[in-house]
Amino acid sequence: MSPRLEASLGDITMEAVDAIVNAANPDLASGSGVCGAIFAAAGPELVGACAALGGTSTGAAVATPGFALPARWIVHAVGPVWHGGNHGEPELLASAYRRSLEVAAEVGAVSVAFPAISTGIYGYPLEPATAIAVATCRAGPPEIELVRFVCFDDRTLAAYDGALAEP
Ligand code: AR6
Repeated sequence: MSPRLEASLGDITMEAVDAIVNAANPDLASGSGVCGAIFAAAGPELVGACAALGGTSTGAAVATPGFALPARWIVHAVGPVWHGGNHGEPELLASAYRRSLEVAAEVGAVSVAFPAISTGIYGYPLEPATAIAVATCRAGPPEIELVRFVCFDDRTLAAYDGALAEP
C-alpha cells in the first residue's frame, strides 16, 4: 500500500513522528537552514553521531538517533545543488527522497516528516522539487504509512498542495 501523504506548515524539529529527514550536506556537518535547526534542537550528541558516520554522498541518506528531538530518528539526506537542471538534479533529488524512506523503513519507522529538500540554500526551484517529492514518496516502501511534508512558509505549502492535487 502507498503511504498517506500530507503537507502542513510547521517547524520540523517539533514533529512527533518516528523519523524526521534532515536536508543535510555530504559532510553531515551542522549548517544553517533546517539542518542548523535540527542540530540545535537535537543537542550536542548529534555532532558526534554524524562524525562517526564519516559523511555520505548526494542522493544518499543515513540515519542517526534523534537525541533530544521528539522524533526517534533523524534521516540525513543530501539533495543536489541546483546547477540549472541538466546535471542530474531531478534524479539525485528523487534518490534523496527514495533512500530516505528506505533508510527510515530499515530502522523501523512508519511515519516520516520531510522538509523541502534542496529548495533553500541549494537553490532547487520549488514547484519541480515538490512534484518530485510527491511522486517519489507515493511510490515509497510498503512499511511507511505516513509521509508529512513540513513547510516553513506559505509558498512551500502552496507548492505541495498543488503537487498533492495531481493524480
Ligand atoms: N522546519 C521545516 N523546514 C525548514 C526549517 C524548519 N525548522 N528551517 C528551514 N526550513 P535548506 P537545502 C526549510 O536551505 O536547500 C544547510 O546548510 C527552508 O525554508 O535548509 O537542502 C545544509 O547543511 C526550505 O524550504 O536546505 C546544507 O549545506 C527547506 O527547509 C544546505 O543547507 C530546505 O532549505 C542544504 O540546502
